Amino acid sequence: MKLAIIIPTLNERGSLPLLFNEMDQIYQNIKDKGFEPEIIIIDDNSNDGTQQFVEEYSHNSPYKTKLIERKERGLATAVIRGFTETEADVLCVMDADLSHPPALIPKLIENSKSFDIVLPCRNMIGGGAEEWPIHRKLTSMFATSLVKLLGITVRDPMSGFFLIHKKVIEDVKLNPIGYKILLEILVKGKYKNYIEVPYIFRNRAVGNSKMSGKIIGQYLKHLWELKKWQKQKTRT
Ligand SMILES: Nc1nc2c(ncn2[C@@H]2O[C@H](COP(=O)(O)OP(=O)(O)OP(=O)(O)O)[C@@H](O)[C@H]2O)c(=O)[nH]1
Ligand SMILES: [Mg+2]
Repeated sequence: MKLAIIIPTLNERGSLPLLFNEMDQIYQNIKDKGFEPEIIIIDDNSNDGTQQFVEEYSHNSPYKTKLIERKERGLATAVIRGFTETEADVLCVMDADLSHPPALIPKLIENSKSFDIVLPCRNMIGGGAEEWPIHRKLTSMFATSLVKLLGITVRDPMSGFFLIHKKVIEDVKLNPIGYKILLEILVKGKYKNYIEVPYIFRNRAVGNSKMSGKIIGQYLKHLWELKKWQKQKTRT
C-alpha cells in the first residue's frame, strides 16, 4: 500500500533537520507495516533556504521525496495540491514544525487498515498539549466549540494532523479557505468511519508562527460557507 506524507511548508528551514531526523527513525517501521512511503513537501516560495534543504535531503533520504514549489500562498490549498501530486491510496498530512510527532505515524497507518479517517487527537485520555498562552488556549477552545454548529463531533477537528484514504476525497469538490482543510474534509468527504488516536501536541520550537488575525477571519468565513453547503445539500 502506498502512503504519502504531505507536509506544507512556509519558511521552515530551522525545523526541517529535526523533522527529517524523526521521519528517518520511523521509516523501517512504516515499511514493516506493509506501506511504501513518500514525502511530499509543498513549499510556498520560502526565502529561508527551505527548498534547498529539502533538495539536499531528497538525495540522502530513505524516502522518495518530492518538492513542489508554489508561487501562491495558503495552507489548505497547499495540502490539496499535495493530494494531487501522489498516486498513494493513503494520505497523511502534518505540519513541519514538529508539533505533530512523526513517531505517531506507524500507529496511524496501522489504524488506516480498518478506518477511512484516522485523527490524532489532543482532547482525549492519553492526549494533550504543551502549555499554551491563555489567549491562544481561549481562541482554540472557542474555535473548536463553533465546529459543533456543523454537527461535527470529533474532539480535535481543528488539527493539521490527519490521515485519510484517498477515496474519502475522490470526486469531492473541496473549497479550501484558510487553514482548516480537515474541517472541509469532515463535512464534505465520503467516509464510513473514523478513529481518534491520542497524542501530545508539542509547541513550535524553531521558526515563526504563520497564524494571524487574518487566518481567524478566514476561519469564520469557512464555517459560514460550510454551513451554507450543508443547507444546500439537504435541499437537493
Ligand atoms: N505551503 C504553505 N505552508 C504553510 C502556509 N502557512 C503555514 N504553512 C505551514 O503549515 C504548517 C502550520 O503552520 P504554523 O505556522 O505552524 O501554524 P500553527 O501551528 O497554527 O502555529 P504555531 O505552531 O504556533 O507556529 C507549518 O508546516 C507551516 O510551515 C502557507 O501559506 N503555505
Ligand atoms: Mg505549528
